[in-house]
Amino acid sequence: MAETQAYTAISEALKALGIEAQNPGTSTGSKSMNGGSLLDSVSPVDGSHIASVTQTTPQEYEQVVQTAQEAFKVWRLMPAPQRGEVVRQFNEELRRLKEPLGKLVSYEMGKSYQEGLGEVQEMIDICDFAVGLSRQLHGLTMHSERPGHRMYEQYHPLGIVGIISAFNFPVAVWSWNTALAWVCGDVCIWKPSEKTPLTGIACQKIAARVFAKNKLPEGISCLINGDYKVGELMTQDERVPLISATGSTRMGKQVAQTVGARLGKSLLELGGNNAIIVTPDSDLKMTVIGAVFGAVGTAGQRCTSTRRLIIHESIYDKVKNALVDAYGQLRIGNPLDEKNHVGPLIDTDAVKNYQKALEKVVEEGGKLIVEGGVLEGEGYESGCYVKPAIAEAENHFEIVQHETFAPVLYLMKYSGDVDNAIALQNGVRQGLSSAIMTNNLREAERFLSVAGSDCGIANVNIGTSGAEIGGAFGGEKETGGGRESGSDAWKVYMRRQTNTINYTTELPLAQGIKFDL
Ligand code: UN1
Repeated sequence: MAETQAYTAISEALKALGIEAQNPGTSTGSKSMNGGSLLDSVSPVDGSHIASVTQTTPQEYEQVVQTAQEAFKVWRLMPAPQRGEVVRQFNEELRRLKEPLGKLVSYEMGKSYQEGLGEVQEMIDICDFAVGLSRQLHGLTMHSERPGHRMYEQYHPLGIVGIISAFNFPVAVWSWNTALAWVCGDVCIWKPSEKTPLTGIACQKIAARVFAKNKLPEGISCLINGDYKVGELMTQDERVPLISATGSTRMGKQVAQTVGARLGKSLLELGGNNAIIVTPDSDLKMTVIGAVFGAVGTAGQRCTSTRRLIIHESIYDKVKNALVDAYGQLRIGNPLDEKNHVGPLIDTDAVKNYQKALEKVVEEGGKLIVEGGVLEGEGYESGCYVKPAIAEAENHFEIVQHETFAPVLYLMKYSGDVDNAIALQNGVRQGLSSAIMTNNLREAERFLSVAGSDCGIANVNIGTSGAEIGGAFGGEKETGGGRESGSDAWKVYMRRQTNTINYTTELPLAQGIKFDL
């Protein structure tokens, strides 16, 4: 293993998280499993090989499902507020381990340390939310049309929830699912991204410790590792009633078809192509901060990243110049060094996609106004560091219609009123996040109205990324339609049952039907 400077910085964190640097193995609960081929965790920060992880074999998967099924029998009987208490304890561990876990996220995935900490904070927030929720899994009561009858609905857990998560939010998205699923009484099987297996193992260890301390079965939280083939074992499995998958639209279509073919439920969180509309009434300073953080934060690898800026022609040059200035001040480098704004892309394949996008936009008639390029030399040896780029482009360009997971921002003009900007904003296949920068009430309300943004998230005077956990998170169209995290997203993790109770000595039928014997 290459003992680089960054690796040394992370070794303390690995120790605090209880991970041996080499070959930490795959585990269901605390049991390690062997036999599968190895998956390498390589840091995009400095190219270090951090560890190798065993891939889950079909036989091992079978054991995992059985362990989860057994655990469900116990967990579902525990009153929801007591399950909330276990989630509270898990949250205490997250608070204690926020720094090492944030560091590992930053090192294994490449986002800035601040964003790594932010990601763990997002886990803490959703656990807080879930603890409160554990006393509020409300159903409705309704009036029966029949005398002496009572009618209500209640929510029961589904069983096993399969979670497929992406590299860009390697831990937070898992926790959005697990924290809610656990208080709902479900057990979880998690397949983290094959690009970030180590953060998965770290979280699994934290959870396993908390369940063991409470003398609860280890199968409440299970981990499987591997590529899409391991994911397919879950998506095809009728014993897994809900699959929650985060990733590309291509992957989501596969998951939806496979899960749909067995009439399972899927919760999909797929690609975005998020725009900010910048109107003549916008505040320039706020616009620049919102747009730059949205476009270069997490090196443009959020599903909520800002990909397009739709700027009114009357202020176009002013906004463009301010952005070019701001991009000139960006510091790109080791994300563990807090001076840097932008870390590396996840791997060299992502770098190739970034390069292709820049070539393509020019080919289609666009113009690069901040050129971009791959960084080389000291500190950039991993080959994953790129310069955030800005291109003037048109909405109908194929490359603009496509989500490129990299810091490439497309600028385009609109003229006339805000409806023209809204048409451009909605004129893509994805529908995750959107924003408008304006101090004009009419424009803001129009953007939020039924004739406005068609996205799952629509913000005013805020960028497209950085949603809080309290709202439902997700989007429409090719983004997949799922909602995770806050609001009433918990309902997808439960099955609803309508109960009607007759406390009379008669058996009247609904709809007034007569049936006498
Ligand atoms: C993602 O990119 O998959 O709203 C999730 C945000 C974060 C979550 C992003 N809270 O940008």
